[in-house]
Amino acid sequence: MKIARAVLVALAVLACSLSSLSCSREPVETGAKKKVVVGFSQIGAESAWRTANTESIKSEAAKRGMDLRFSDAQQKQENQIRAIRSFIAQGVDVITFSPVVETGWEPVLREAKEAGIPVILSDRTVDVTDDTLYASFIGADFVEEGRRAANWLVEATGGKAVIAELQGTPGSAPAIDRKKGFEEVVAQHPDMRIVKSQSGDFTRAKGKEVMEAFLKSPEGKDINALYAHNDDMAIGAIQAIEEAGLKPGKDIVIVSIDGVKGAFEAMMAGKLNVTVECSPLLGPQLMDTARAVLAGKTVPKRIVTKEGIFPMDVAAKEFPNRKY
Ligand code: GYE
Repeated sequence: MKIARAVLVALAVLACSLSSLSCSREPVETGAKKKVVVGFSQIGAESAWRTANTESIKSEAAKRGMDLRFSDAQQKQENQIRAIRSFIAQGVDVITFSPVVETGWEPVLREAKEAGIPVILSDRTVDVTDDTLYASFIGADFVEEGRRAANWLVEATGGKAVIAELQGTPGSAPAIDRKKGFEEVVAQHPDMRIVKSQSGDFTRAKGKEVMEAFLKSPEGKDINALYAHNDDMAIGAIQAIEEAGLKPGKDIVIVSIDGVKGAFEAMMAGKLNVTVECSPLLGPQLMDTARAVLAGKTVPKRIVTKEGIFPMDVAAKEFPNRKY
């Protein structure tokens, strides 16, 4: 028996030296020794997208037997910084977070680097000069999403529109980039004008409130298109448009981003014209990357998620396939 065990151990050691990958992963995650500990600082729960994102990450960690330390920042950068410092103090294996805004992360990222804890950015990026401060950024191309939204509007309106824009959280990567991509296309069409643009913080309530103000403004009666940086704000705005006695989807053409179920329901009701997909289901890719980083493998600095675009006429057919 003893000999057999010794042979097995020797074989295992040999296999380890041949494949550092499988050996450095397995013992950590099967629970034989120590679970991989992942500290995750989430932004909050501002939208259906965010809820689906949290669920994807939590369930993937559970599936893989990882120890996920979850912290909800309630939309505040200072809470995220505090959570990251606490993860460093706890000595987690990997830190991941969705930065609520782009700037102001250098000091805390440097602390993580000095502690030797790899950081993976999930969903949103940071604005830092030193990109060795994080291992990878997994998320969508928000500039491209903005372009897609604008290109659809160009097609739908023949390049003529008086546009109101509901921006996401000020200073956040998706708000900055979705605006940029959209404006880039609109600038090529002289008969497309953005007459109103303000943040609705990615929430339904704020989307409704800001849209009400847009409609009451001097430019309000001319608005015939709405670009919302996410579906939740578009859904809030739809209510404001109806309450103003107008028909959303007809009097005001609406384009938004995310592709959550609520947007598909609004499209099936003829009230939303199109949603540009942005997948929140980042859990599997995130955990794959965490494992690879821990195994000492080089991972891509940028991992872009794949997404489509769904206009109203395909909504009913696509609805059963939607996972978030
Ligand atoms: O579009 C919005 C959420 O960062 C891509 O944040 C994400 C955005 C998403 O609140 O609904």
